[in-house]
Amino acid sequence: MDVVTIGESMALFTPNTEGKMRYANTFSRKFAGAETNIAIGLQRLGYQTGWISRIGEDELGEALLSFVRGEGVDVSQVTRDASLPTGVYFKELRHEQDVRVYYYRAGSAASQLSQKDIDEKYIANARYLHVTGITPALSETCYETIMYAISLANKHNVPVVFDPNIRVKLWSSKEKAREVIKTIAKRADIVLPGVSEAQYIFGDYTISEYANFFLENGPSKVVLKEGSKGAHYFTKNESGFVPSFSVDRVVDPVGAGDGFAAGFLSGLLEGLSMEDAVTRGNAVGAMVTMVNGDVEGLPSMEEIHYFIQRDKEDVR
Ligand code: KDG
Repeated sequence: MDVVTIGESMALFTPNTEGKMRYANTFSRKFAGAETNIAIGLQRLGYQTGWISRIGEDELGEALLSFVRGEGVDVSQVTRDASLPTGVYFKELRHEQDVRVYYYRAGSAASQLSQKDIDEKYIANARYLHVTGITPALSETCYETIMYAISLANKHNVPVVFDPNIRVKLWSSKEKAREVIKTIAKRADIVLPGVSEAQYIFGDYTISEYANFFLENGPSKVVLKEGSKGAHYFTKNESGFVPSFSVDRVVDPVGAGDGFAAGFLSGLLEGLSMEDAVTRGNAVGAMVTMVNGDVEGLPSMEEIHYFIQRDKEDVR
């Protein structure tokens, strides 16, 4: 596997009309979850990914598994749970600037992920292990599972990519979120926080100071994403900023960070420079925002090249 990831995916229901969800009568059913969003993004770019998770032995779980498998992701490490349900979440698009999510995932099958779900060989054979800050927020056993997987990756020299993906609704307190995110970041090789997430974790500092907090504690590569502005990258020897691509209309921003991670990681897998990998991440992130759904806008490599070229011509 090029990238192995661990976490929960859910059935995603989106109202077919904009505005408050209380007035919506019809919904579209899709599937999403930060970890499968990235796995699917990388598959579309030609890389082989594997997903470790638990889902319910229910109709939504059946459809979710078929969907992820259909995208080419290896689902051999997904366990079916006969007693707990597949998680669900709703995405309310009130308008372009106001997108909200509502989770119905407490007590889901994935919230019971445990060390037993991790096969050491599966992690050892990956080129990268990808984890997010969502999984450890789901339960104590999920946190232990992530730490166990990271320790296996560290043992087998598999670089760990960590996207904090702070979801405030999932954490019991801000202190807990900060403590866990810092603990995982120290064990990672690459961290991909948003600037606002770094501020949430450390308080008010400059972007270079945030980067140094990470670089002085373990990771060798840090990308601090600044939404529609662009992304700052840092290693021990270099740093830079890559501006975002222009987007005609943001239809749905959810999943853009996962798109960034997929594009960026594909660049690293291909041996691109940090600047070029971040440029690709920015392109994929931008393309995701133009389509409704977390994964529906994830591009092929050919579509990325066309998009990057088109953007240059627009600017000229
Ligand atoms: O990054 C997008 C994710 O937030 C979305 O797919 C749902 O995994 C999800 C979560 O836990 O919020």
